[in-house]
Amino acid sequence: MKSRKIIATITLATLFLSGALVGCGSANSTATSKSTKPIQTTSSSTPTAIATETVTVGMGNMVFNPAVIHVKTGTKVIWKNNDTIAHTVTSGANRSSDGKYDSKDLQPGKSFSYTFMKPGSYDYFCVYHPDMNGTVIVSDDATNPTETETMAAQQTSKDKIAAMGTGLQGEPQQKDDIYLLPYTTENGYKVFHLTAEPVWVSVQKGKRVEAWAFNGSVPGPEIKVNQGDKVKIEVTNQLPEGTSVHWHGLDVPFSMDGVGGLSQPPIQPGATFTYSFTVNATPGTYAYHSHPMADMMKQESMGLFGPFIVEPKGTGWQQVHPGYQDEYTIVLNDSSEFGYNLNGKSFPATPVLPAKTGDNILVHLLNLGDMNHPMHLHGFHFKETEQDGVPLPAPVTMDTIDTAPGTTYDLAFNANQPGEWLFHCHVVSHVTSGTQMSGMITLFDVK
Ligand SMILES: [Cu+2]
Repeated sequence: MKSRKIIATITLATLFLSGALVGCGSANSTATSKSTKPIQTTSSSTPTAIATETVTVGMGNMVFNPAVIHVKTGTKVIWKNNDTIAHTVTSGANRSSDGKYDSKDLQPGKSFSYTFMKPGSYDYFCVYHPDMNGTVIVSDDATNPTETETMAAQQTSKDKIAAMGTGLQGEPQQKDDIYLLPYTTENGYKVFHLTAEPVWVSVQKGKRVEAWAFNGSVPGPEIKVNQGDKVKIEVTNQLPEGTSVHWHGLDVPFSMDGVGGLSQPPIQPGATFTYSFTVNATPGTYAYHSHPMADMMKQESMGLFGPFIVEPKGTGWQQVHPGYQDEYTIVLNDSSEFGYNLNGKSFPATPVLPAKTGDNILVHLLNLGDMNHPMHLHGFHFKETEQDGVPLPAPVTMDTIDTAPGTTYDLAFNANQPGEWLFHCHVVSHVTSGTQMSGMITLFDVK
């Protein structure tokens, strides 16, 4: 067996040198070899060389994200330009092209791919932007698990990325797909626990990305409390760098504000910090997210955010807001890591929200992305009852609400006719990919 493996390796090395290890995909790829047989044919005698997996690297805000990926030999890496300007994906170390592959100008929305058939460390860069650099580390046992081999992959993980999230601490999953964070009671406090850690998440079928997530899910689990509750939230940091958690909209004392490097020292890797405060906020929609003074951009875009819902006193943990039959939370996000997503998923992987004809539906809507998203509802007009957790003196009736980054909304409507009613961002490029609907779309299935 050993000698056979060596032969296979030599064969691969020979193939690599002969240029048979090809890129594929976009028309302007120069990596596709014209002189050799297709890789599928060549690799039929060396099964490990078949490109069966794909990993996507985003390009946005002038960075490759994630900049460093670990993949198995034979993985096809797809670079997608989510930015508003053209970039290139050009192979070579020290920003010097080695000629292996070059996407040339990759316009916004376009993709380029290359299949890595030999273990090694491969640097690449954008020729236009000095800060756009990345590395693909290829090995035979890299952790890039398929959805069915997660546990085995976890054991061979070199970079401590947990296998596929989510809900790693036994949280119940709600109909909106968001996990509900359990708590214990201690001396009159509701005690919650969050762990920030690297984890693989699935944004849609066939698209797995590395996230930094609370309790393994993006968005993080929903923290649901009653107005007036005293809470303790223990935050354990399993990230490779310091972090902190900000309680967005809850007006807590300064020492609990969660700005690492300003209101507290960053929570160091391996450490736990306990936030403790009384929830004085009015019932409504709030958020939590990482907020270190250093590296906030990266931590936010990697998925460290979640919803914080305040219910009226007397409402049970899993009960629906009084006066409503259905209560759903929708978190909008557009990071370059995940693309346009709703509750961490891209349509059609997004949740379908069930209701019965005649139900009163309450939607907690959070924009935790970097862009405005005008959300449009089919079939009904809704009332905007609250913004940033504050009741509006005169609720406004509309069918489209322009949501801004960092802002939360409470929307209410009566589902008075059956149907499958879309609720989606109305920026067309945020809800389409090629000819398909994709991105920030969900639907209410009213029966
Ligand atoms: Cu949008």
